[in-house]
Amino acid sequence: MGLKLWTHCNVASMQAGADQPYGLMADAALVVEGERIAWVGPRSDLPAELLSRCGEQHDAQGALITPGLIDCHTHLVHGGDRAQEFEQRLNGATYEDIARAGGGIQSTVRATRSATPARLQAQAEPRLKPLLSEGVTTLEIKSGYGLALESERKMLQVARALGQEYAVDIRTTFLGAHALPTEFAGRADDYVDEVLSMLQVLHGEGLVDAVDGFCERIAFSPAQIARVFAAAQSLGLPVKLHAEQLSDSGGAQLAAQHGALSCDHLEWLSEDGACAMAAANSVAVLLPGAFYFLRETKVPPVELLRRHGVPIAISTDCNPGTSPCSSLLLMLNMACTLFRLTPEEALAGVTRHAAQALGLRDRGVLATGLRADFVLWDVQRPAQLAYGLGANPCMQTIFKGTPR
Ligand code: DI6
Ligand code: FE
Repeated sequence: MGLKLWTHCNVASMQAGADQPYGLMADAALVVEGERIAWVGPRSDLPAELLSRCGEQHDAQGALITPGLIDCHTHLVHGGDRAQEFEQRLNGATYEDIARAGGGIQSTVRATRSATPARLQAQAEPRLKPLLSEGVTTLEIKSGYGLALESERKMLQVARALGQEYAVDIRTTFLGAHALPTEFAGRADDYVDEVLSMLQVLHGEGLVDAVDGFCERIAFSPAQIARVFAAAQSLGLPVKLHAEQLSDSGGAQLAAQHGALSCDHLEWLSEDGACAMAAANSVAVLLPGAFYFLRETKVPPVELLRRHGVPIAISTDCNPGTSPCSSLLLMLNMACTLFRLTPEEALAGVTRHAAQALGLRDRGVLATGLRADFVLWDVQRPAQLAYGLGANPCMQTIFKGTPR
């Protein structure tokens, strides 16, 4: 006794190299022991001995079961919104114009610095809840709107608090190198020194799971990012990079040299960058929400990524300036319509490859021994998950073996 059994379901295991697309198994069974998957496969193969130990039995009512969704790139904790800037852009200003004029990221920095932790959390919750309702079980949250020790700490603490209060695994990323705070205007290298010292402290407080940077002409140069990455590596922290979003700065090559888990955005990625990523086994995290919201026209080079075997993940980039988005399912659709991913690639992008982008080996596919994070969907076939616009067929989410 003590095991939990789900039957009357089709399972998309998302295992790499499975016989069927999506690792699809019709009329499957899934057995959970504690927080782990004890067995998954065609129901007819379920060992009788295991069946006899199943206490709780769940009829999935014909649902499709997939791994819990993983949103591997968000700035979900931040103060305020930037609807006003949205209006400015509709009147002709560009994202870079607004950033150079002291708006953009800086305006969110002001709102984030002045918010109490409680207020910051209260503002994050309406962004988090829709993601949870769509079956997200693992979520990355970046700092980067504090740009000073106290406020970066506040962001990371709020991110950790969300993970305590909600049934979701939160992975925190220190993004001190997101933008140059106004008090360091003209002194970018001094600010990088400050980033290194913040990293040291926040890592010491257990608030940092990974380190990110924004490598761009409106942000930090490859040489500056290289210093941040070297410091991260000396602390044993994995790195990732906002790279080649608005221009090709060679960020992907730099990140790959540091064994980056992922390079994110990548609209301007070159072939050399793609080769470097392939060699380093870095994941390409594509962010169709930001591409759409900025009305970009340069599509990330998906064919190049495929040709070089670079794994592709998809994420919301939930942030106030370029992707005020709380729907990972909508990103699946947009990855297909805007970037021409197949629905299977898109689903792998929010499961198996998103797990890889976070350096997590215990989730993202459904297999014996892995975390029992999975979602029951009211759909006949997996492609329906990427097909709908604004639909949410999630029936139930199981987080660490327990319905939430
Ligand atoms: N790239 C992005 O798309 C977000 N950050 C980044 O480095 C946008 C941040 C913002 O505009 O607030
Ligand atoms: Fe981002």
